[in-house]
Formats: sequence, structure tokens, C-alpha cells
Amino acid sequence: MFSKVLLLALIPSILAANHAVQVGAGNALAFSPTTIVAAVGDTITFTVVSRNHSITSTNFSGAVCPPPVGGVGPNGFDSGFLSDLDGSQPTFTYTVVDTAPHFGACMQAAGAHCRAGMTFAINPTTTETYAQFLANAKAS
Ligand SMILES: [Cu+2]
Repeated sequence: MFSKVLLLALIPSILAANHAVQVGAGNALAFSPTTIVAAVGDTITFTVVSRNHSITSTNFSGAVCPPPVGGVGPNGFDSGFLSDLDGSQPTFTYTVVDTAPHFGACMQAAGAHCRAGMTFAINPTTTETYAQFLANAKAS
């Protein structure tokens, strides 16, 4: 009985995937990849590899940039500022808890990084695409 319970408890962690996202690779104002398709229970680990950035959820349209402190929910996220200026490559991990699309950006420089295209999407849809979100960010 104990082993069965233990096995059932372990299954989600065995099946869950981790998705790695680079933040600021090549000193660019960009997330890479820009689109993450993830299942509930998956984790997304963002690693800041240059400058000082944030990983923050925001609106799909309208007030996109800058994303607000605390992020836009439900199930939003905000890493706060994470600096790689000391070469420490700080990380932020988000666990996917729903199937809804989530749109994220960097809040640095009062939204300048966001408007420059430093954005990403988790589980975008055919009606809320990453391309449209990026266009919305650049225009916000
Ligand atoms: Cu940034």
C-alpha cells in the first residue's frame, strides 16, 4: 500500500517536463525561445545571461509595457529584477498550473525592453498568438 501511494506521488514529477528559457542571450533584449508550449505541472526555468531583467506576466493587449509589479494574473508571475551584471546567471522558475495562455515581458527601463520586443508567450492560442502579442507590446 505504501509503495503504491509513493508511486502515485512520484508519477507527476516523472512526467513533468522542464523548459529552459534564456533571458538576454547574446546581450540581446530577448527571451529565447519566445514561445513555450507546456503542460500543467511542467516547469519553465528562465536563466538571465546578461544585464538586468525581469520575467513578468502582462496583458495580451492594451497596457502591455511595462508589465506591472507582481505581474498580471490569474496565475501570474514576477521574478523581480534579476541581474547578471556580476555573472551569476540568476534563475527564476515558474510552474504551469493552468492551460490558459500567459504572456510575459521584461519590466526594465520603464517598459523600454518590453517595447523593444523582450517578450514571450506560454501556451499562446490561435486567437492570442505570440506574433500579435509582440505587435501589441511594440505599440503599447
Ligand atoms: Cu530586460
